[in-house]
Amino acid sequence: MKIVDARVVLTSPGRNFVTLKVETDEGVTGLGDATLNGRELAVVGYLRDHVVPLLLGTDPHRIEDTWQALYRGAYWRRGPVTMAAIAAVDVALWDIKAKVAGLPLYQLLGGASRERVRTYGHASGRDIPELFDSIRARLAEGYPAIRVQTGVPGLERVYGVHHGATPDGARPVVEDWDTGAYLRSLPGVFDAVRQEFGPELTLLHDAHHRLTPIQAARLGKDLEPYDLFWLEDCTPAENQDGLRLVRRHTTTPLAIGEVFNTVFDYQTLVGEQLIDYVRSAVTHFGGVSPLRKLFDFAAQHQIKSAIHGPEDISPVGTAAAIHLDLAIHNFGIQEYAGHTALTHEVFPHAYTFTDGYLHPGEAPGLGIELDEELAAAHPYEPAYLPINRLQDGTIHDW
Ligand code: KDG
Ligand code: MG
Repeated sequence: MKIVDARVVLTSPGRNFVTLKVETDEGVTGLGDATLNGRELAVVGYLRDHVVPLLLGTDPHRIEDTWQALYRGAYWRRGPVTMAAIAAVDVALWDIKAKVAGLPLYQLLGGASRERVRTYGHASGRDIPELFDSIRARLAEGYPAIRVQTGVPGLERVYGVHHGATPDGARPVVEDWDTGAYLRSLPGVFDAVRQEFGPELTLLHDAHHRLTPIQAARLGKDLEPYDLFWLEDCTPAENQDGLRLVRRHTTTPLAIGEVFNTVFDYQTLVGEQLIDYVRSAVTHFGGVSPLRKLFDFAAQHQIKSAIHGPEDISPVGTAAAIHLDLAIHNFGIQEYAGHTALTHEVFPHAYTFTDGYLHPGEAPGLGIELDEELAAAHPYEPAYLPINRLQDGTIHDW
């Protein structure tokens, strides 16, 4: 079997998605997700100009060898653009292999370790009443676990909190930030949520990398009475050593890794058991092959999976995640923000979301298709993540 064509499809049925479609001489095709929110065109160029020419004529069954050739052969290792491009190839080749086998991908990964995949959804509000409405809406959709984000007193716009229409386009929106106000207000928010919804509901929070280690330590301690499932991205983790300080001070479980792209980003965090959940996405971590290895490394340290699943991972990346979730033993939880109805039409899929649980379905391969005509009718639109500035104008961390 040989790869005879590989195309990059860029579409925006609600938000931008980068998809690689690999075709073989036997008519079997595979799909991979290479979406990198706000930097989509860089991955498109990397794939079209530097990866597709190397794939043509190669054997799609040699997944590991192809992965190593793209990773080591480039000389320039790691980085989100490179790893998103390699991820798309890896996932497309797994899709092809599983289709040829006539099996859903999870069967090739060892078969099901559970019946269904537990998810968490997003609730947010500018204030407590709006937040409660949003939590009720997620509960009505069946979500068994809910990530809670709120406005901060004195700040007009806060990332992760729905503000009605999102101004998007060619320039990032500026949001303001005040760490003191955030640290003072958040424990009261969780207190109110526990009083309203009781002790049983599984609650999570994402700090979006905005704190220093000592601030993160304080927040973890302050949130202990509210029994969070996790505190996510409490501090920017390029400084892996910083997590030692956080860990010494709090028993609130910690989740990190959505911006990581190789196992090397986790060496200290996993090796010293400084976190409880690894958050990398198939799409940003080089694909199913390396993520599977990361989960095996994490399992040695009693750390579980929690694959990143925001709206900006395409249904192709979502499908790949669900197959892994079903197969691995140390599964923790899957984030599932869902997609627009039009996105589901562009990417018809076998996976299902029922009562807060996902299942990859039984179609051979990933169980996902791409309607290229509909995709072409919804072309790329420039869109960027916001940036945070402090009150004096200084750019703040993510
Ligand atoms: O592109 C950035 C988003 O994917 C990210 O902000 C979402 O933090 C996020 C999450 O946990 O889903
Ligand atoms: Mg996050």
